[in-house]
Amino acid sequence: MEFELIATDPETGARAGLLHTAHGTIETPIFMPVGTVGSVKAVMQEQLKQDVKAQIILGNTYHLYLRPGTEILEKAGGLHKFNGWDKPILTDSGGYQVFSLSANRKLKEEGALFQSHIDGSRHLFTPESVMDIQRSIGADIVMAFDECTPYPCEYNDAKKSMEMTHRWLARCFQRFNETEPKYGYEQSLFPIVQGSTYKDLRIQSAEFAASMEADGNAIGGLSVGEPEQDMYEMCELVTGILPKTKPRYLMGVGTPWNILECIGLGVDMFDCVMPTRNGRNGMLFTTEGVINIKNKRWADDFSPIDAGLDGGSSNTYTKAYLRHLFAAQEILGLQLASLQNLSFYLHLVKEARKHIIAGDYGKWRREQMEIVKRRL
Ligand code: PRF
Repeated sequence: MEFELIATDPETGARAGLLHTAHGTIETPIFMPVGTVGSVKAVMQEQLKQDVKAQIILGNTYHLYLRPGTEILEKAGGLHKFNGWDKPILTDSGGYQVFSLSANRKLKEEGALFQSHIDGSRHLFTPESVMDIQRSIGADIVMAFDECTPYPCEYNDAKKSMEMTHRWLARCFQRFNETEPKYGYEQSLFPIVQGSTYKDLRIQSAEFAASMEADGNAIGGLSVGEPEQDMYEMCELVTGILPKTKPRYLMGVGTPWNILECIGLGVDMFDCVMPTRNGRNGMLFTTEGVINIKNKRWADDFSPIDAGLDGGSSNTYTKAYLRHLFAAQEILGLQLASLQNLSFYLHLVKEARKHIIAGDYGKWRREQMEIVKRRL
């Protein structure tokens, strides 16, 4: 995998790049729609390509391991063949999901023991097993097995957790380098920086991640309830240490304004369930601001869902119609809202990239901040 830096914004430190993978080139900064079980909820692959213009999607090791399982994924020839998405895929390692979803989890040096949220069956994830599972899934980018600390977290707990994440990271690289890709194309392993909201831990963790000389690096443990300012501060500290020549991925972030802010701190990749999950609840992110489509005020608004996006279903359908679909609990409502929000997120990062290349990202961001935070 190769990362080409195209431009750096003089005012903010935002970067525009090209990330070349076996399944195509990704223009950064980029937002990656979340497809937990191998499917971006309510959105078909054709729409992801044509409407949303997604360049890479995410899958979760935890979910895919439990269902359909590695045997089926291997028989299919990997996740790309299984789900019909022929562009890049990134898989999260399961570390985060074991802690947020499974029952009775127990953490040991060896790994994490947990019970499936589906049927209660018992499983052990280790850094080694998680690397093997991600070889079977066949994502272009695979993530290290880490522990994401909750917020708030005592200093000593954060330190112990980070140190174990580092020992797990070394084991991940060991296993990853001992094994071969299963489907004939290259995969890249990204380390994950932890350290909660403690500066010295974040510095230590970023230096440890950087020492792996990986194809890219991720920042975890943020957007877990800490004040936004703390997230930005940790993010800035870490991007200052991670190598400039490799992409930086901020995991599970965030709102449109979080993304604009963190692009300015030198982050290149983002993922978040917010556009799809909030969309299914009727919250729309648009080029004019945030709207709740269930609100009465849209009942006779026959303007497009978002005239500011070029082409796609957000130009075709009206706000009044989408509100009606939500009121009638029609499946199409969930689809159109998901499409709108994902299209908007991808539009936002594309515009950001244009302005980074033009050299006026700082000025553009100040104008956009007002708009994306506006509640209509
Ligand atoms: N670790 C992993 N996945 C994640 C996170 C993390 O810390 C986060 C935190 N925002 C989201 N997804 N492996």
